[in-house]
Amino acid sequence: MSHKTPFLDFAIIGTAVPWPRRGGQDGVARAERSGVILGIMPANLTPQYQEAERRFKDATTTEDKIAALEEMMAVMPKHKGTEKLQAELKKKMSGLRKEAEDHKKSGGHKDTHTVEKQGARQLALAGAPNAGKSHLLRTLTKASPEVADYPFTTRTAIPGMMVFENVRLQLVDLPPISPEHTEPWVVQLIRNADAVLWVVDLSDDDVLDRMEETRAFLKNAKADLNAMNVLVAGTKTDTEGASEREAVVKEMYGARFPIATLSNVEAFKRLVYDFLNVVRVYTKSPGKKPDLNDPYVVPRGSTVLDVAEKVHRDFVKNLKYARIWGEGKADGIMVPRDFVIGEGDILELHE
Ligand SMILES: Nc1nc2c(ncn2[C@@H]2O[C@H](COP(=O)(O)OP(=O)(O)OP(=O)(O)O)[C@@H](O)[C@H]2O)c(=O)[nH]1
Ligand SMILES: [Mg+2]
Repeated sequence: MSHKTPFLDFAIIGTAVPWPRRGGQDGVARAERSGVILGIMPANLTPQYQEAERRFKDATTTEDKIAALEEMMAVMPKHKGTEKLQAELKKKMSGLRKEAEDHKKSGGHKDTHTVEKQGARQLALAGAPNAGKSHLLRTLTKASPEVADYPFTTRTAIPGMMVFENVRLQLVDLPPISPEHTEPWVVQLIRNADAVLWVVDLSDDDVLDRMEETRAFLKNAKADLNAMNVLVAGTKTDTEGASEREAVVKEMYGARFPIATLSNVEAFKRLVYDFLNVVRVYTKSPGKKPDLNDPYVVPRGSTVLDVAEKVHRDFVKNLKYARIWGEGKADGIMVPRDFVIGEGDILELHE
């Protein structure tokens, strides 16, 4: 190992802010889009900085991002070790200021047609009018979309962050899918999401007809649910006959789609996490403890190298070996680059 190894100067703070890799498939590409900053950070960043950074990551408006970033810049220790980070933050700030300026110029019109991806994955809520999408978002996140007993209540895309243990998953509430009226941007957003929660109303005797209507409409609009990563979410389980309808839905759709109901919130969140087919992995530097609050979330089957790419692109060429801690593994055993990591593993990368 050379003396220039980043581990001597830097700790990898597992804030799931991977170095963006061009053309990445999952968290990396999203990290790039959502504008998160750096994967490798100087070890002496304060909790205050980290708190501001978390607010930055959770911010949904340009104004909130600027405010959080301003604080990050203000509280960051200024010395040689943070120069690169300071430069990155400045660059990010000027991009955001420009964005805010453009926004003002366009008359302050809020673009409801796209939702910047945040968290480990983005899941779109798709379903018929009145299915209970907004109520689902209210139940699972801190967002507070309007819930009402008439159809077409929701008219814009409303994101919320669902936190499952230490994993943040972004849910996006949407206007309904209906043959009468569905705006093209809604379909586009569903297509662009990492996964879909297909929200179905189990209080409705016509639930199968509604589902078929939604499926057919989306297929016609070139968003084929059969070709997407879809979890059916049954709502209104407290109504009479809901469990019978759930059985019918399972019989019709269960072979193709997993089905979850919201009778228990924590169990539902776990089902969503399991459905995503991902694993959590943590990184640490030698002699230090990993940050177990903020995992990298990668597709199941990912290798040591896949994780290394997320941490820092330089690792791709320089990575020699890794040590791993995890279930069924001898503590700190050396593993090669193509070793498949498991849920909850901790990795120490060496170049
Ligand atoms: N009993 C019961 N009612 C529910 C439940 N979830 C939603 N509702 C009711 O169903 C109606 C529609 O709920 P929303 O969450 O607004 O439905 P939506 O799918 O967002 O509707 P649109 O925005 O119009 O597409 C409201 O009157 C809710 O109170 C539930 O779990 N149980
Ligand atoms: Mg709604």
